[in-house]
Amino acid sequence: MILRLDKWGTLLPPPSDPDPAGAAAVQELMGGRFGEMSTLMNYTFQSFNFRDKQRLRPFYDLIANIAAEEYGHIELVAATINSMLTGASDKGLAPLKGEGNPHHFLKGGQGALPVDSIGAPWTGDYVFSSGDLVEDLTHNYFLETGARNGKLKVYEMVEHPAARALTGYLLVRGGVHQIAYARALELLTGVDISKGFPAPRIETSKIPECKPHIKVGSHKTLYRFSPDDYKEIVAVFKGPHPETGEELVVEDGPPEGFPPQDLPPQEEVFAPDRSPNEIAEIAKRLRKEAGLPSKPEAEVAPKGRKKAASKRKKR
Ligand code: MN3
Repeated sequence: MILRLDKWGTLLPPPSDPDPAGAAAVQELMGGRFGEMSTLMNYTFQSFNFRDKQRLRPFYDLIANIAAEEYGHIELVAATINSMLTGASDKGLAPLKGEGNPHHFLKGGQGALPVDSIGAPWTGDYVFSSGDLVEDLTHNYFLETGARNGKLKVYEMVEHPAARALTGYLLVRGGVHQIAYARALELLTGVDISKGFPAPRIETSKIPECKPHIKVGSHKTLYRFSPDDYKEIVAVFKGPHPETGEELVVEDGPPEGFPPQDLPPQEEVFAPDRSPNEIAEIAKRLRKEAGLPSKPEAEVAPKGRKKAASKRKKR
């Protein structure tokens, strides 16, 4: 079972200038072969299919626990795409012809889709779960290395601040998972893959958007994403960090987390409606009838700068 927390793993900037073409590129990190849906589903299926787990517990715990963190990564990629699309239709849909992925506007309500940067749907063909532990771990190391390559390229291609914040965070966290699988293989086979770090050959510490995460130790920390389970990850995630030499750390519980942004309605694409105020009135009445306090108890991020264009004409 998955316990869900309504928090984001990192802070993303509030919506600024919309960037539909950039949002289409960021989709590679969602539904591409090396995107976050792939890491999530590879580790999820490998953990579902894991046999003899009681005797091989440290390796099972490692794969299952990393799968849980990947759920939060697809959430962050979606949040970034949604933020970059916010405001894009403020002048109607006509100016968007030929901009980015038309499905963001025609199929969805200016929201992330489970597709890659050319709009090809994510597929279960990207999942590798052979049942052979060494083979699966080798695959996972390769997957994290490819994912790191993809994040670096999206970082270079898309200068939007939300995309930069996202890739900075994911490069650091993906680096931790890359180390975890390299260390697991090393302990299992004696092959020291960590001598090949960093792979690809760009040091995360040189990237400005990675620095705040490195400063708080996120680059050497594996969080245990469960109240009581996956305790045996400590048997594998240990020893020196391959690049910095610092001791690797397992921290109990998820990282601190940040309140998500409450993105404004995009009425041109009916998200959540052409007249969101009517639905808000119904929700207000239902909340009152349910005895809930007048203000939602859930926390969202403080509002960012308001865009002048958001005062669009009502039809
Ligand atoms: Mn990831």
